[in-house]
Amino acid sequence: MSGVVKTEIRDGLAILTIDNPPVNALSIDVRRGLSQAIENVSEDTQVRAVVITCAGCTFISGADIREFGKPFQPPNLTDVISQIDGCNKPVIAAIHGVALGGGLEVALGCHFRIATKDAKLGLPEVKLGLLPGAGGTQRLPRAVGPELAVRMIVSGEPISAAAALNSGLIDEVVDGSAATGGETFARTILAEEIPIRRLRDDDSKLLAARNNRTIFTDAVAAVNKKNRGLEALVAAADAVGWSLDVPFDEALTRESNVFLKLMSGDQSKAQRYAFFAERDAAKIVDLPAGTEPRRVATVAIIGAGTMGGGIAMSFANAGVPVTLLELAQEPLDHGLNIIRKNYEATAARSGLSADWVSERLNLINGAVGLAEAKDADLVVEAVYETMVVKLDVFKKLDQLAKPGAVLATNTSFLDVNKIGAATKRPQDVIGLHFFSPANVMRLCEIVRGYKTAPDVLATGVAIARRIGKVPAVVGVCHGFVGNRMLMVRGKQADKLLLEGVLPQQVDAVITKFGMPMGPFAMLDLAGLDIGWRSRKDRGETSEIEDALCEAGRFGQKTGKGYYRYEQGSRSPLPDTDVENLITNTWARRGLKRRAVSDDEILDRILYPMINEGARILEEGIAARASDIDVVWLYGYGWPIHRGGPMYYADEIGLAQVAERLSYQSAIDGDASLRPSSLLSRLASSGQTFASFNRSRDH
Ligand code: 3H9
Repeated sequence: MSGVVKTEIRDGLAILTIDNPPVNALSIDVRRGLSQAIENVSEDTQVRAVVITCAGCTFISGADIREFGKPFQPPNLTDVISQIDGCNKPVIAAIHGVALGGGLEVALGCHFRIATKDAKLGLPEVKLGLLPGAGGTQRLPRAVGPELAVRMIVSGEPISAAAALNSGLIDEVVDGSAATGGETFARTILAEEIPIRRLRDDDSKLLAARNNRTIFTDAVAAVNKKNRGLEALVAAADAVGWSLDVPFDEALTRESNVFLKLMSGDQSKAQRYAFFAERDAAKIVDLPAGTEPRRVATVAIIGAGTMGGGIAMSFANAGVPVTLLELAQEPLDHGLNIIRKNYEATAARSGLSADWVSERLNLINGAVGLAEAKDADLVVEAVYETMVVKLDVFKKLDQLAKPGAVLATNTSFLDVNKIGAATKRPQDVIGLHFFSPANVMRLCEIVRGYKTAPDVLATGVAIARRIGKVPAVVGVCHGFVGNRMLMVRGKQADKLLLEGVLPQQVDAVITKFGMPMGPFAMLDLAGLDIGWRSRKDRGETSEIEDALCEAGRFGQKTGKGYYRYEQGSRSPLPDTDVENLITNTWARRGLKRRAVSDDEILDRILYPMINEGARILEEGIAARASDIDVVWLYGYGWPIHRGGPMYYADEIGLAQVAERLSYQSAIDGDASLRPSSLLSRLASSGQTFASFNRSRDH
C-alpha cells in the first residue's frame, strides 16, 4: 500500500485517505496509491462501498503542477479515474477545503459526492494555460449542465458547496468533518440500496442543449471579446461543446490530446511559471528563522481619498474591520459615500443582496482626526503624495500609535527610509504600496526600509495575503520596482512620438502584445496634470505632454488628452488636434518623420524596461527576477501567458536584448540604454535572469 493513500476498512466500508501535504496534489505516488487501493477494495469481498477523502487542510487540489513538463510516469489520471468510475461498489468523494482541477475530476469520477459547508469546487486549469485533462470537460456538463460547466471551466473560478448542491455537482452538504459525512452518506446509500450513478452514462442534462448550441458559440464569443490571446480559453469552451455530440470515450481522447498540446506550449509554460513566481514572492529570502508576523486585529487607514477608500474596501472584503480617518467631516463623508456606491454598483452588477453591501459597510467606520489610530495594530497612511505631508503624518502617528503597531505608508515613489526616520520607531515603519483601484488590483509592493524589523516585514506579507493581495517584497528606490520600470517605459514612448510615431500606434502595439492598455491611454486615465506638475517642480519638461496640458488636455477627466473621449465613454479616440500638435512639433524641430515598424516599437518599449529590471535585481531592490515579474503581472496587467518582463527576456535570450539595447544606445546617444552590468554579464555567459542568485553571483 502506498504511504500517501491509506485504506481503512470499517464495517463493510473502505475509507481511502489521501495524505500528500501540503495540498494533496495528485503526484505519481498518489495516482499509484489510488489505483492500487481501488483495485484492492474492488476485489475485497468484505467491502461494500468506498469513501475517498483527504487528510490535512483540503481535498485534492489538482494534478501535481511540478510534474508538468517532466517525463510522464504512469498511471495517467484519466485511467485512474476510469478505474474509480468502473468500480463495482459505490464510491463516494468526501470533500473539504477545495476540490480543484484533477481533484474535482477524481470526484466527478466517483459515483456520489458530498462536501463540507465551506468547501469550494472548480476547474481552474485555464489559469495554468490548460484545459481540464482528465474528463472534466465531459463529466462536468453531465453533472451541472453545459451552460454552467462552460462558465466554470472558462472562468476557472470555483463555486461554493451551496452552489454545487444547487447545480447537482454534489449530492449533500454535511456538517462536521468530510470523512464522517462521507461515511454516513455511504451507509445510507447501502441501506437504501441506491444504485451506482456514473456520470459518463448520464446524458439527461445535455438533452436541452443538443438543439441549442448557442451557449457554446456565445461562450466562445464572450471569451474572445475579453481574451487577450489566451488559447486555453477557446480550447476549453470547444471541448465542453464535444459533450453534446462526441461519444464519451472519443471526447476523452480528444480532451487528453489537447491537454498535452497545451501543456507543451509556450503559454502554459509561462502561466505555470507565474503560478510559482506568485508563491515564491511571498517568501522573504533573508527572514531570520522563527520570525512570526505581529498580530493584526484592528486597522486604521489615514486618508479617505481614492486610494484610502480602495484599501479600506480590500480589508473589509476580507472581513477585517477598519477605521477610515480624515481631516474633516466633509471629505470623510465623501469618501464613505463613494465606498457605499462602489459596493452598491458591484451588488447590482453581480446580483448580490443588500445584506452583502451592509455586511461590508459595517466593517468600515469613519472618524475625523488621527486620534482613532491609537488603538490600531496596523495604520496605513494614504494621504497626498508629498513628502512634507507624509512626514507630518508620521510624526503625529509616532506620538499616538500604540507600542508595536505597524506603521505603513502607501507611497508610490517616496523614500520610506526618510519617512521611517521621522519617527522614533523606524523599525515599525514599512511601505504597503497598493495599486489603483486598490480594491481590485491584486499587487501590493511590500517596501522594506533599511531599519524595518523582520517581524514587521513578515506582517506586511501576511496581511497582504490575508486580504487576497499578491505581495512582492521590494527595497527603497524612487518608484520601487513597478513605477521605476514604468517611468523608463514612459520615456521611451515619448521618444517614439518625436520620431514619427503617433500615440495610437504605440498603444496598439502594446495592447496587441497583451497589456490591457498602452502607455498613452494609461496616462490619459491617470491624468496628465499629475506628471506635468511634478515635472514643473523638478524643472523638467516633456515637449508634447506639456503642450497637451497647456491646452487643458489632462486626459479622461477633461474629455481629452492624448486622445479624445466622447461624453460618458472611456474609449480613447484618435484626435486630429493631437496629431497636428505632434506634426507641428516635428516641423518646428526640423525632425524627419520615419516609419517605425511595430516590431521596433515593441522592442524599444520593452527592452529598456527589462534593462531597468536588471538594475533593480543587481541593486537588490528585488530579491528574484520572478518578483519583478509578479509586480508587472499583478500591478500592471502584463499578459500572464508571457510570464512577466524578466521571463520574457529569458525566453528571447538575453544576448539579443543586450545587443539591441547597445545598438539603440549608440543611435540615441543615450547612456541609460546601455545594457546594465548584470544584463551584459548574464548575456555574455549565456545565462538567464532566472538563474541569477544574488548571494551566489553578486
Ligand atoms: C490539473 O489538475 C490538470 C488536470 O485537469 C489534468 C491532469 C491530467 N501542484 O497556494 P498556496 C503548492 S492542473 C503542486 O500557497 P493556499 C504551492 O506551490 C492543476 N504544488 O496555498 C505551495 O508550495 P510552496 C489544477 C501545488 O492555501 C503550496 O502548495 N489545480 C499545487 O493559499 C501551498 O500553496 C490548480 O490549479 C499543485 N496543484 O492555496 C490548483 N497547488 O509552499 C492550484 C499548490 O512550496 N493551487 N501547490 O510554495 C491553488 O489554487 C492553491 O495552491 C490552493 C491552496 C487553493 C490549493
